[in-house]
Amino acid sequence: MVLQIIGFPRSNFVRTARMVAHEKGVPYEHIPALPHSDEVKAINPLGLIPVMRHDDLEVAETYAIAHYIDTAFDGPALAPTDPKGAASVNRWIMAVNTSVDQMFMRRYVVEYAFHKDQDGNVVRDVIDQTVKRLPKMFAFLEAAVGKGYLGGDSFTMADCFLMPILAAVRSFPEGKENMENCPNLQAYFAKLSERPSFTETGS
Ligand SMILES: N[C@@H](CCC(=O)N[C@@H](CS)C(=O)NCC(=O)O)C(=O)O
Repeated sequence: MVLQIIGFPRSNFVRTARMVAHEKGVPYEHIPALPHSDEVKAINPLGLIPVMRHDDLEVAETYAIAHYIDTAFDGPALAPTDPKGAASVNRWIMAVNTSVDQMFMRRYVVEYAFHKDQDGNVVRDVIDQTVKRLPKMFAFLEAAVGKGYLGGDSFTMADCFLMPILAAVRSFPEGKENMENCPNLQAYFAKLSERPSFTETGS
């Protein structure tokens, strides 16, 4: 059975899972289900996307999906297997998956996209709090991509976690402005946005 990646295409985490499959060269079927749909909840009772199905395996959580794709199939390794190399890459995956996602996606992009008043205007309370904290997180990432990729000098799975978030955050005004103050991140985004794994997974 072909691997299935299930989830709404505009989700950064769904895009990460799809990017990993592309980078690995693994054929997959993308099923664009919404969070909390029956199809998603059948695999993840929390209703969060993405979820994945392959043969008799059904799994949730983006890192679990990405790690499975990287280790179950032939193709270029997207993460080191030696303990020290793996720790370095995992450190960046988890920082992006938790702290960066929380700030950039949950408390900024999602607020812009979905938190509207009765007249359709964006409710800015959370956005305005988050905007004050954006420069520190951008500075953290600016240093982290100084060698060309997230946390190092070669492409890894960690880049598949960061790129979809950067694509989303730079499409809103304060995110764009912060990004423009970060030359390393600008160069990083320009270079990686040419990869087929990125161009072929845009919504
Ligand atoms: N820890 C989960 C988080 C997944 C997640 O938050 N997905 C978002 C879409 S990007 C979602 O399903 N949101 C719906 C909700 O929060 O109710 C993972 O790494 O896969």
